[in-house]
Amino acid sequence: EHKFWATQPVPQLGEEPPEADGYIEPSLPRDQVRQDPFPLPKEFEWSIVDINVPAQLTEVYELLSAHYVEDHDASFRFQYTAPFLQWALKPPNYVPEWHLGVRVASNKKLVAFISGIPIHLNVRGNRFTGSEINFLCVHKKLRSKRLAPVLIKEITRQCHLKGIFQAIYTAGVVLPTPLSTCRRYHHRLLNVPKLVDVKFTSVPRSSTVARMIRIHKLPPSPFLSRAGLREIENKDVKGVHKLLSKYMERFDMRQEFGLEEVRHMFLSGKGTGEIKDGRRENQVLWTYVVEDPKSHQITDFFSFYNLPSSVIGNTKHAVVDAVYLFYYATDAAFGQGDKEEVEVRADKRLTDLIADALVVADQAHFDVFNALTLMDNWAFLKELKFGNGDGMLNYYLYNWRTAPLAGVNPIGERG
Ligand code: YNC
Ligand code: MG
Repeated sequence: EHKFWATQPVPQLGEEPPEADGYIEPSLPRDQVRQDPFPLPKEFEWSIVDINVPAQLTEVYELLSAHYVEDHDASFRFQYTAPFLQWALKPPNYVPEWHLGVRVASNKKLVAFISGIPIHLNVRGNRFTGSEINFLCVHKKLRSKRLAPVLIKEITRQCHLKGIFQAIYTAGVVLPTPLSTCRRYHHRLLNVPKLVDVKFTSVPRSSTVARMIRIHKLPPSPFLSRAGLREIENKDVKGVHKLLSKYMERFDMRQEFGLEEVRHMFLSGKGTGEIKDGRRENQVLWTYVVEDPKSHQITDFFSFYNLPSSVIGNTKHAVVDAVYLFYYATDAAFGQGDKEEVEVRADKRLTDLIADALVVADQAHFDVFNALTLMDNWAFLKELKFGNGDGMLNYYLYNWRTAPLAGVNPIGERG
């Protein structure tokens, strides 16, 4: 039973797939949108968090660091950083009112947060602008008091005030009603001894740490370097935009990017200064392109982001320094010829590409490389020695009805 979700414009559990796709509730003109904020219990107040103010950004990541998503047995918890949140929450045309906090009225302490960013979606040919909702978090001491529904209703109102009536979000929990589900997170071990130390992984009885190190050893430099693999530059934005847009056409639901969004997603977040030991200062994002040496076209690219997890209750290591596969594309997927042959070539190329992503991450001394079972990840997970994930991630649409997606969903997941 879902007391809150039963009242919301989402497909209810067990509902038949619709005959035609479309909204559940019609959009409203601005003057018909509720004008006053939803009431909070009297000890709390709403607060638009200005993440351009360093002290306020710090409040958000401190809240998330202590109270956001943990793994299934509470051994690890995402530890967002200030530059990560800047990158994730400030895309072009971001809406300041969609960085929504709740404070204790008496001492102004930030105790809850929810965010949205604008996103252009294409769902089975229907194109609309929605918001991508993320970072819903309530302080541990305030759980199970029905605060989450109030946060959701208020961010919904804030979206309505900007003329946005659809949203996309993901959650580990099953709510009415998943549109698609993937497995999280498949792990490719990089720093085996540390991962064993913090019990991120265990040594099978038939193996040893030395053997595991050997199995996971990576080459010192990327395989595709000679084919033109290099870090993205500003001049590549057009090429990446074109390649990614075409690649995404393979999916029934996809994000559609403008040029400035591509620039933000794949270039901002690369930090400042010189690369030292594989990283720059404040770097949260790595994007590499392959530029064909003859045609100078961008033929492939991959990206991954850095999101550490704190190790709960370990004295030796404070964090597992993880990276997560983000968007990628290859033009091998649009080759000439028999459909099956093209797929085989594309899978092979993707495997080479992500193998190089592992090398880049390893050279930057990350501990583990994570990936979901979405986009075309099945093509390489096994061959590149990703271990199985142990939880599910469900994708949801708000106020949009469409049948569940057969394939796996391609919206870049950051929270
Ligand atoms: C969740 N993750 O089912 P019912 S993901 C949505 N997403 O309602 P209470 C959730 N709903 O079942 P608590 C949810 N988790 O009775 C719970 N709910 O109808 C529902 N965890 O509220 C739940 N972050 O306040 C139930 O629960 C009701 O105190 C119960 O708070 C929940 O960011 C939470 O996992 C998650 O901080 C805040 O447990 C808290 O437990 C917490 O009594 C750790 O709430 C961190 C964590 C969630 C990460 C995420 C996506 C959120 C999407 C929200 C929905 C957006 C809808 C679209 C809005 C825009 C529309 C437009 C236009
Ligand atoms: Mg609550």
